[in-house]
Amino acid sequence: MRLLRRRRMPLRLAMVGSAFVLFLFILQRDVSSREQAMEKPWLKSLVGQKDHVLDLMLEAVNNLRDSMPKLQIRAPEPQQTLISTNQSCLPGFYTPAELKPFWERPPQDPNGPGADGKAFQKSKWTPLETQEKEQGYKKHCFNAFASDRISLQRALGRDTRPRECVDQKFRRCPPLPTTSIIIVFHNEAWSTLLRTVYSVLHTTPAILLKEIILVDDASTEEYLKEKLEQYVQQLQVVRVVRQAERKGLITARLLGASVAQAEVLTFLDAHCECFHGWLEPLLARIAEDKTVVVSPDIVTIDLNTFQFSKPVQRGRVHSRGNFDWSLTFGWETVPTHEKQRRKDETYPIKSPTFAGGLFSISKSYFEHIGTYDNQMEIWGGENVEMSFRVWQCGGQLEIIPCSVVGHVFRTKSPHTFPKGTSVIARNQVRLAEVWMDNYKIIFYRRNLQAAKIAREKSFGDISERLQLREQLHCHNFSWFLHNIYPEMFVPDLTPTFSGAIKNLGINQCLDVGENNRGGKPLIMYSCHGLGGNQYFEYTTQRDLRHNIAKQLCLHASSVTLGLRSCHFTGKNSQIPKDEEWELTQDQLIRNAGSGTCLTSKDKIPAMAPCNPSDPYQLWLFV
Ligand SMILES: [Mn+2]
Repeated sequence: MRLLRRRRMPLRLAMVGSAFVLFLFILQRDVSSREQAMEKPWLKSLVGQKDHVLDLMLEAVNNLRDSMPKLQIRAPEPQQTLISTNQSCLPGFYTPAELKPFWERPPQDPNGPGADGKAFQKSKWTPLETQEKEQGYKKHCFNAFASDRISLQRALGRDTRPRECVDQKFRRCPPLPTTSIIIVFHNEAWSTLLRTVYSVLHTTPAILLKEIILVDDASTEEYLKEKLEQYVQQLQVVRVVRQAERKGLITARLLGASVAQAEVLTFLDAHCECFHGWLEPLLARIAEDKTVVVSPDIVTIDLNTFQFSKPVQRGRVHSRGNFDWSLTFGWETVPTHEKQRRKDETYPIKSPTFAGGLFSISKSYFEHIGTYDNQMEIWGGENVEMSFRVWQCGGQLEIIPCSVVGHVFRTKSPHTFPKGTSVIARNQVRLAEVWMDNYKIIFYRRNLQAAKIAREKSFGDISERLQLREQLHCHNFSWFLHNIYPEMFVPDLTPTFSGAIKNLGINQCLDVGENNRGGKPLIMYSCHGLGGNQYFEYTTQRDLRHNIAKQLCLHASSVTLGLRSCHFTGKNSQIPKDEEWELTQDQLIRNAGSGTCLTSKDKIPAMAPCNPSDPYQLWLFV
C-alpha cells in the first residue's frame, strides 16, 4: 500500500502542477486578449503615421443644413443574436486585386461637362435652355439641367484623402462583411439617381457588394416606373422595390431593410457620389464591433454646379452631430478631447447624434436595437430618436473620416408633407416620451405644438417602444447627457418663469428673430404661441435666457439691449450686473446694471428710464 501510495505521489504532483500551469496559461490568454481589445489592433495597424494632421485649419466646417431624406417602415422584432463572424478566413490583408470594384469605370472624357468632379460651366443660354434649367430647379431644388449633362459615370479625379486613408489596409480576418445598399427615392431626377447607382458600382468592391435596392416611395414620375426597372436590369445587382402609397423615408427604409440579404445595411440618399475607398473603412469598423453605427464624412456636391468638394490631405476640420433643446439635429466642431484621442485620420469620431441619411449598420444589430419607430411618419426626428436609442442601449455612433461620400445638399425640400409638418412635432414627442425621461419638459417648454400633442396624448401608442427600452436594459437620458454628451448644457428644470414675454403697450412679443446665435438685435413680433424664437426663461440666478441651441442672455446698458452667450455658467462663475434683471411688482423688467427698464420703442425692443405708467414698459410672461 505505502509503496503504491508513494509511487502515485509524483503522478499526483504532476497532475496538480500541470493544472496550475494550464490555469496560468488561461489567465494569461484572457489578459492579453483583453489588452488587445483595448489597444484596438485594427486601428493600431493603421496608425504609425503623422500625429498632428488635425491642427491645421484649412477648410471651413461644412454646416450641413438640408435634412437628408429620412424614412421608416414595419414593426421591429428585436432579436438577441448578432452576426457570427467565426467563418474561416486567411491571415493578412486584402490585396487591391481582391477589392476590385464591381464594375470598372469606362474611360471618361476629361473635358466633358463636370468631369472629375469639376463644376458644370455654361455661359451662353438659349431661351429654351433657360426654361429647362428653371423647370429643373423648380422640380428638384437643384440644377437638374447641369446634372442631366454630366456623365452618369463621371469619375472624381485622383484620391485626395489623407495619406493614411489611402494606405489603409484591411484585415482578412474577420472578413469584411457584405453589404446591401439601400437607396430611397421619391420623384428623384433620373440623372442624380442613376449617377448614385453607377457611383456605387464603380467604387464598391465586388466581393462586398451584395445588391443595390432602390426603394420607391410612391413616385409619380413616369420615367421612374417601367423604364427604370428595365434600365437597372442590365446592372445585374440592382433592383427596385416599391411602396404603393407615400409613407415617407422611415417606412421605405424599413421596406428596403426587410428584403436586404447582406450582413450590413448601407443607406444612401438618391443624389450621392461615392469617393475612392468609401466603403471598406465603414465595413471594417463594423467587422470589428457590430454595435457601432458608422457614417461617412459627408461632403458637398454643389446644388448649382455639381462640383464635388474633394477631401483634403491635411487640416480638415471635422464636425460631429449634436442636437438642441428643440430636438433639432445640428453640427458642431469636434471637441478637443476627442481630437486628442484620434492619432490620425483612420480613427473614428464619436458623435452624440447622426444626420441619419447616409450610414452603415449591421443588419442583425439594426434589428436587435429596434430598427426605427415605425409609427413615426414621413420624416423628422427619426435620426435623433435612433441616436439616443443606439447610445442609451449600448451601441455607438461614429463618423469615419476616411470614408467620403458626396451629397447634394439642398436649401429647401421639393417634396410636400402629405399631412402637414405637424408630423415632425408628433415624431419628436414620440422620441421624447420614450427616451428623455423628465428632460422632455425642457423640450416641451420650447415647442408648444409638441407640448400640446403630449398633453392631449395624440402621439399614438408607444408601448412597444417602451417595452424595447425595458428589454434592452437601456440607460436613462441622464446617463446619455453625462457620459456621451457632457458638453451639452442642461437648462433649469424649474425656471422661475418661462414662455413668451408680451408687451402690454403693443400687444406683441419679444422675439430673437431668425438664426440669432447672439449678436443680432432683438425684434418685436406678433405672439405666435409656439415657443421657438419667442421662448425666454427667467432663471433662479435672475438672468433672462433664450436657450434652445445655446445659452443666450439678455444684457443691457442704459440705452442698448442685446443678446449674447451667458456669463453665468454655474459653479465658479458670477452673473454680471448687465445680465441681471428684476421683474418688478408693477410689471417692469429692470436691468440691475444700468437701472433702466426694457421698453418697446417704435416697435423695437430698447432700454429707457423706468416709468411704470408707460404701457410700453409693461411686460407679462405668457
Ligand atoms: Mn438628400
